[in-house]
Amino acid sequence: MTRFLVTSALPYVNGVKHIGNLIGSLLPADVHARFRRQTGDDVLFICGTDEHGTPAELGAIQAGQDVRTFCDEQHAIQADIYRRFGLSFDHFGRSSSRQNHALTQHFYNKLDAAGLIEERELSQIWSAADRRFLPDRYVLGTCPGCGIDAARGDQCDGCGDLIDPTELIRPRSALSGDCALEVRTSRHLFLRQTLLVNELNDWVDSRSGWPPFVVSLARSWLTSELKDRCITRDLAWGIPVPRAGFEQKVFYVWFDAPIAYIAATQEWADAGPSGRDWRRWWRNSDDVQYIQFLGKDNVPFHAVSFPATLIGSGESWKTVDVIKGFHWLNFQGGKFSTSRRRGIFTDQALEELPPDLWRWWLIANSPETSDTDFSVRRFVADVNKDLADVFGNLVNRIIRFTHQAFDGRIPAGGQPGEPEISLAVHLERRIATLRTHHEALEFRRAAADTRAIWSAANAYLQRAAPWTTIKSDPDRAAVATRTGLNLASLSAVLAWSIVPALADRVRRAFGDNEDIPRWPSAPCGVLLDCGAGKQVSQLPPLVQKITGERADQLADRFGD
Ligand code: B3M
Ligand code: ZN
Repeated sequence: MTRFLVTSALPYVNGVKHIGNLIGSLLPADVHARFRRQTGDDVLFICGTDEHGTPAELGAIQAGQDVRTFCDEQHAIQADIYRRFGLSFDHFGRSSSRQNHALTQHFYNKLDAAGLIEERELSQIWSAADRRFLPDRYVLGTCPGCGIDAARGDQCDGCGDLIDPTELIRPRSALSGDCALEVRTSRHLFLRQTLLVNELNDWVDSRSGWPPFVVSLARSWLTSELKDRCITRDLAWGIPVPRAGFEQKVFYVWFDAPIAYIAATQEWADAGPSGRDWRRWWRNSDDVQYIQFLGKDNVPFHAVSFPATLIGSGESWKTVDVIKGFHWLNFQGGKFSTSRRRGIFTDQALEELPPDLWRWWLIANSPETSDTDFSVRRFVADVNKDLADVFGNLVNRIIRFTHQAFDGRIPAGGQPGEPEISLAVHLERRIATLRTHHEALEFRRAAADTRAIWSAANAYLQRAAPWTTIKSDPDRAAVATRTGLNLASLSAVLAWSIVPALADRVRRAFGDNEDIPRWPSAPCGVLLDCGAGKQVSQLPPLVQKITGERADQLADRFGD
């Protein structure tokens, strides 16, 4: 038994996320956590909301709430959505927890003691009307490049240029509209990552199993782009900086957010029965395999900054073994955008269709090696074919026939023959390959092999056709039915990590009520010949096909 620590990037608390966020970290992390539980490993799956920084502050202002109340509400909304999607976190915590406050300050103190913190003076935009320094994106003005009026001080939405707020023409505050902005200096703390560059490079060298594009991103940040990093901000909402002269400042959100992986594990330990020990996962834990799931824009923070915090502390913290990064899921040729509400949001997805339809499509098309495009038409066609025509049809057809011909019991008659033996040999190879893909975090391939197993099962039944042989050769029909039923249940077990709700319905029809279905280990010859005499419950259609009319409605709502 190996111990697997699985974390997904912490979604920003402001606003419901789109399905691109789901496939970019949360969902594959869940599939992997479930798979590892199936193989009998000890798994801890941790996530939570990222609650500090400008996005939370801006969101609260827009909602007319104080930041704490806003975060409480938004955290609960997201937690509920993820529960409905079947995300099986051991704990879904919050970066604003008291545990994260204490731990973030602990890391700061250690880094300071190690000589890795330096005070520097920065020029920033000050608004007298707002009585605060304005973060770059709180400053609006005319873009010096393309001339659009409401360009933000970090990046222009018109031409995409990265800009400095001081370059904006007629700058104003995004909060109050104040035009009388000044440039003032303010003291900030920098984490001197550049002093750790050799250690960080050695650390990356010692890792394996990262997707190649993640390795190259990490390498490029560790060479030309590595800079010391400002870890404080002039904001009121966040984790206070325990240093004289910094009473009005908080830590930068990207300093405390990854630390919240650890703090959320502490939350898990504090909330649960005694015996939960967060240190077993994070301190001196060479026997733990730690995998992080995240979108490509998050790579530098996880491959450089967070390791710099952990290694720089001089303490023996667990660092990540594998960073599984993802490219983008695009929405019908363009980008998903939370702020512009372009795309399909997770709450809307659940309003329309059962969660496993989304889970299936997203995993089968996950943007692992390049960006992938979502379109309503492709989604409908794929889901209808894979889930309704193949998996659903396999399961419903054989169970229905068992009730017609064998009183709903797995028939005992007959002996497996050549077709069953060669099917067993074929399946054994396929299951071994499927397992390898899961182990290698290759999600598209895992879905493709799951689908191939369903198809092989369907093809067998099509050929063995017990509904035809039942009159002429009842023993042959009994073997084919018994094999078909075992194929249906095996197909569900193997697909459970990807489509848990559908798989559980099938498993329950077979009287399998275990929380976690064990990964099959017996030879397939045995697995396909089980359960003679056992009752199987009737099962309403597992997957309703999305009709042309429904597809049109989806296309209307989400764009075609
Ligand atoms: N909240 C950004 C994102 O969702 C950020 C991830 C934090 S992981 C520690 O893309
Ligand atoms: Zn511009």
